[in-house]
Amino acid sequence: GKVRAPTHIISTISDDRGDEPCYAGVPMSTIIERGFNVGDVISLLWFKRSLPRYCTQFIEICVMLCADHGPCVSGAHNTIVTARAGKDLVSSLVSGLLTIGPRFGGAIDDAARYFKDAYDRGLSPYEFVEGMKRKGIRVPGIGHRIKSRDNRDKRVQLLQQYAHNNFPSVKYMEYAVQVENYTLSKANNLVLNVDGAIGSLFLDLLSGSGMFTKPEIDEIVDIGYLNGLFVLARSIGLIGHTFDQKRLKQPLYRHPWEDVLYTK
Ligand code: Q5B
Repeated sequence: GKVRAPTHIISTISDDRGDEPCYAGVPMSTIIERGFNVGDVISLLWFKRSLPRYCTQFIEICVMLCADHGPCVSGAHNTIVTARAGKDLVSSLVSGLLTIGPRFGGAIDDAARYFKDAYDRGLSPYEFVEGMKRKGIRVPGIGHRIKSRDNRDKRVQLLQQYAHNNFPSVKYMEYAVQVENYTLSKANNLVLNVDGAIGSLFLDLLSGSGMFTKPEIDEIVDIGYLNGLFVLARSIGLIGHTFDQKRLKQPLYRHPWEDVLYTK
């Protein structure tokens, strides 16, 4: 029989060797003819399967809602400063993306990990939050700089509403809300934030859709796919901020002395 020389790369998500490229075995023409959306393409390339419409629409909603949150957040600020330093699109984009992490936008995976672990172990919100406090870990997905009990994050409400109307189960999100009720008893700004909403709802999508086995869910949470949603989404806004600064011909940014506390 044929003997295959060992390869240096293994790839399982796409194939460009035939007449047309395929994403997870689905030819490009099918993707166009069947009117697939970006959520479908993400399903194929990230999860290697076609997900039901309500799931791909949820993915699209996450992308739309996280595309931008104004010029003052860490990512946009970095991108704006970089663009004003005369750097190119890719440099401006990545300088913003590099701020995404445990405090800003990149708490989705940890929110999913901690909420899943706490819910699956049957911890009460009190036990979960106080246990995190003892370990000196902030609850990922909880807290916001400008959002609070009296100024709720509309994005969180929209995600919750969509899931209530379309998901077979929202048990993880309901748990996250119970955690929020507890953290809000401690401080007004300890709301369930957009990272926490996406993290908990994606757990509901994974476990309620019937499209993933338990080991697959554990692997997705373990590897950390979900921050990818914020990275992908916010790239849209960061690219927009780069074009905006260039269009406005903004000069080199220098932070004002008055806004720095010079001290010894
Ligand atoms: N405390 C987000 O903090 C923030 C606590 C907590 C227990 C918590 C903080 C946090 C977890 C990470 C997270 C995603 C840094 C946020 C996002 C996207 C965005 C951004 C945008 C967009 C805010 C004051 C007191 C301290 C703390 C305690 C705070 N958070 N305790 N669990 N989670 N959250 N990130 O307001 O006793 O005084 O020492 O790390 O989920 O990034 O729009 O801006 O779309 O772009 O700066 O929405 O919550 O509060 O640091 O002064 O803390 O609250 O221990 O207690 P702040 P701090 P104490 S969404």
